[in-house]
Amino acid sequence: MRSAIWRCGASTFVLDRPLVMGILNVTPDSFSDGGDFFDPVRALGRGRDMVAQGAQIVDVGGESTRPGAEQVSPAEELSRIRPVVSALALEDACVSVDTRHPEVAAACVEAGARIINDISGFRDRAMIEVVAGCEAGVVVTHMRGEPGTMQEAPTYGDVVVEVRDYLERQAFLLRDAGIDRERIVVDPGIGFGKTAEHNLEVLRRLGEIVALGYPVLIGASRKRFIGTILEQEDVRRRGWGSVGAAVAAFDRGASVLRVHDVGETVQALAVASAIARKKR
Ligand code: HH2
Repeated sequence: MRSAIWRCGASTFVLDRPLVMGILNVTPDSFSDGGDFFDPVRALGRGRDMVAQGAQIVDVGGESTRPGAEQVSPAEELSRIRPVVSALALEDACVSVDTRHPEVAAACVEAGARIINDISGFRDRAMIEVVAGCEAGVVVTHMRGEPGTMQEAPTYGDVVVEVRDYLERQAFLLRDAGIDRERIVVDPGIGFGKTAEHNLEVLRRLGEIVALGYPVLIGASRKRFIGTILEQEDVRRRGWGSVGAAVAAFDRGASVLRVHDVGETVQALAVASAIARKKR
């Protein structure tokens, strides 16, 4: 079942069509676009381009979470992203902030961000308090361990059941803190402490996560399992494989697709979505 609405501060999304969240990494070291948009002026231009190509949300991040990435201090993270967040927000873009740090989340909401995307799944109580004190939408993600070590031989009994139960528990904690269910989106965290086979299993059985009743976000774009399938080491050449993953995820019930290649994904999803509507 796809839920009808996602409330994100000044933006309310009706989820009868897929939403595209464009990725904007203001970092020197992200796995696929590290360094391209480290300069805030270039980052702003990229954000505007993604909106023009049809992204309803721009997800701004200032810390790479690729396996083995170096951690940055919250102050450094904020200095990278705040100018970009506030400039895009002034242009009325729906900005999401990809952060695990409560002080960064709070300052970015203050600067106009409408979504907090916490890849550590709101494990930190202080993160829950930040979102409880505002109207932002939230993305709750499953991640096994920490970014630095998460890909060291992850094992599960049943990956889908464990991810689903974790997301249900974390979403419950948010609701218990007073956050309305219409503000919550869940994400099984493709590549976050998962092998290629785990990722495929999660996508294959996405319906079991959709059945929780929260809208589901999938961020598969350019990730390693796509490179493995395509035998493509060059992350920038995984665009069409990523479009395939987005369409397959949408077909299995995902409502929000987090992607690098916005224009291509928007086109593919427009067609997939028109076909899905005709079916009903
Ligand atoms: N993946 C990445 C970062 N943030 N957020 C959500 N909700 N879901 C994801 O799958 C997800 C995410 C990693 O991708 P990217 O931002 O391209 O790279 P990096 O972490 O190296 O900046």
